[in-house]
Amino acid sequence: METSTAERPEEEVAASSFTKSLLLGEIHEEMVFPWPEPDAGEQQRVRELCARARAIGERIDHREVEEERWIGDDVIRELGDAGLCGLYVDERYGGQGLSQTGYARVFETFAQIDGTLSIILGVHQSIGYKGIVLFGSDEQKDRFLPDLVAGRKLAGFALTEPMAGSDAHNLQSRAVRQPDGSWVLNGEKRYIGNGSKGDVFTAFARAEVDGTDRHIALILEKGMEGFEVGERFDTMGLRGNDLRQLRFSDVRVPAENVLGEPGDGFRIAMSVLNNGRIGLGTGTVGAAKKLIDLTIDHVTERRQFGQPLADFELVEEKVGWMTSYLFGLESMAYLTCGLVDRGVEDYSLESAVCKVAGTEFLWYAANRSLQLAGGEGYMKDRPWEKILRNIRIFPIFEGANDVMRAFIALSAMKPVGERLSGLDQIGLGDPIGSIGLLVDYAASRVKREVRPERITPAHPELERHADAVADQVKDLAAATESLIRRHKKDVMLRQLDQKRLADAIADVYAQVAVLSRVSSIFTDIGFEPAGQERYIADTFCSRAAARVRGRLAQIENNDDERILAIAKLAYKRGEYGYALFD
Ligand code: MYA
Repeated sequence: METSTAERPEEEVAASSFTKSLLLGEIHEEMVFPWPEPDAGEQQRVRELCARARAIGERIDHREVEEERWIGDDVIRELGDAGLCGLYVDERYGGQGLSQTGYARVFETFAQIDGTLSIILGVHQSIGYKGIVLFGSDEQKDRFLPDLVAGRKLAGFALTEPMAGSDAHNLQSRAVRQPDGSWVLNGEKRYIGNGSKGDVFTAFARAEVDGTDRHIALILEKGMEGFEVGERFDTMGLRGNDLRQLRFSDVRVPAENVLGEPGDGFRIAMSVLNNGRIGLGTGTVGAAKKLIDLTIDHVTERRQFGQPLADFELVEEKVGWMTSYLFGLESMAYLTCGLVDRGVEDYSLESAVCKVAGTEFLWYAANRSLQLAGGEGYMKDRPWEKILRNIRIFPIFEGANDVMRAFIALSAMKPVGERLSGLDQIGLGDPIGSIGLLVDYAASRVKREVRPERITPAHPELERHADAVADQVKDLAAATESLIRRHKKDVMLRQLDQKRLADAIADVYAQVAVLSRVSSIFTDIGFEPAGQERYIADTFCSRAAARVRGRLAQIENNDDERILAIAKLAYKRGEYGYALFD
């Protein structure tokens, strides 16, 4: 069933990013088939680590954590002793050596236990010391990782500043190189998790490197002179998260604490966030599973109008939607983990897609779940109140969702733009000189029409959906090309179309993930016993395909101008202002 990569021409497998290739009309199956699965040994280790996490979780009084606004230093120590602070770190530093998939699976369990627990451990491992693992020298790894992995020290990630939130490039903190090779850092950070509890921070600043204004990544340590932890922010949810301001006044950072090369800071920050966004995506999968469990418990026990709530169609519709969408989300999140485990270097778009889809799904699912819990759901002593407060930040941090949508669409469009820019150079006065470009373009077009004809490794029983995905990829590529031709550089300003494209990309990717996962289930246990998975896959793919069609149709036919004009009128009025009686 699986087509070996050796049978394909070399140029066809050389894609840097699965999702970016989609907009060129290419489906690089070898990146997403077969479905990735950790080996039996790792699966067993994951089960043990999840059991340890649950055992510690049972001893945590979550209301007390909110009141005390900290989970307790003893709990951190316990988590470290249980191996839960160094999940993906190499065993040589005392870590568990899990793959991205294994890490995500344990992280799901944290998310099911408590939001505060997951945020502390997420800030610590997903982003706090991730830069040291990805870009640190051997000396830096030896110096920092053993304590961080053991939970003797906590890590934080210091990127955000008052003037650099979504616009992370616009940092104001500055590091200046000294004659002895050290750097002197000045500036201010805000909203930094593990703020006063952290011992090691990956911090980012501007720095002049070879006469150019660039960014630098520095490892800051508690106690460095001039490094001050400021006031704590009071937050709506995740109240045990020690969120602080950090201030740097002439902090001298030795050369051996520079992470990677000076000048590479922005790339390092983005790489860490690419990975962190997967953690948030898989964390939302864990949280959503818990919500569904809560919902099922409630609707099957609670009776109204003489029957359990569960038997009403509008209740079933909500539970059915949550379950089928979660299946798609889970598939997409773990397919992305698989990309990392396969060594695919560029998973920036896939991780952003998981972050956006996961955090929004969780919010809407929580809203529906609370609705089904009725008045009980509104009570403070029931779980929904805290869940809603905790998860509201997810679509905002680690890349605000609308900013991520623009990032997804524009990054995916870039290679198409580059391919098309050749055509712009074709002047009518130089038809002969243009032939080479035209031939290249025609070749790429032909390739685009052939490449996605069908997804060959998908199980034959899923052929209908596999073919539909191939058609959607063609439509996606055509819509992208048409947008770029129509708006040229102004496509950068067309945020509504970017959103449509990003959401369509997410739904195509999710279908591919479901096809890969269910094909593997059919192979493993057979087609007949996997009837439920097939049923859910059918439903998810049909719905996702309809959403893709809808989004692409809206690119051609919409009332954007009207809605934007109404907003401008509202700004002009400075208020709603369409009075009834006053
Ligand atoms: S941590 C702080 C989070 N902050 C952000 O996420 C910042 C968001 N902003 C950005 O990501 C960037 O600034 C954007 C682009 C995307 C807006 N991978 O000209 P550019 C390259 C690789 O587009 P900008 C927090 O919240 C790009 O290709 N490369 O730049 C705590 C270009 O390269 P080149 C990338 O418009 C949360 C260059 O950079 C990427 O300024 C705690 C410039 O690009 C990328 N992604 O910015 C979470 N982006 O020049 C804890 C850009 O070569 C988690 N580039 O073409 C715990 C989980 C709990 C779960 C619990 C469940 C219950």
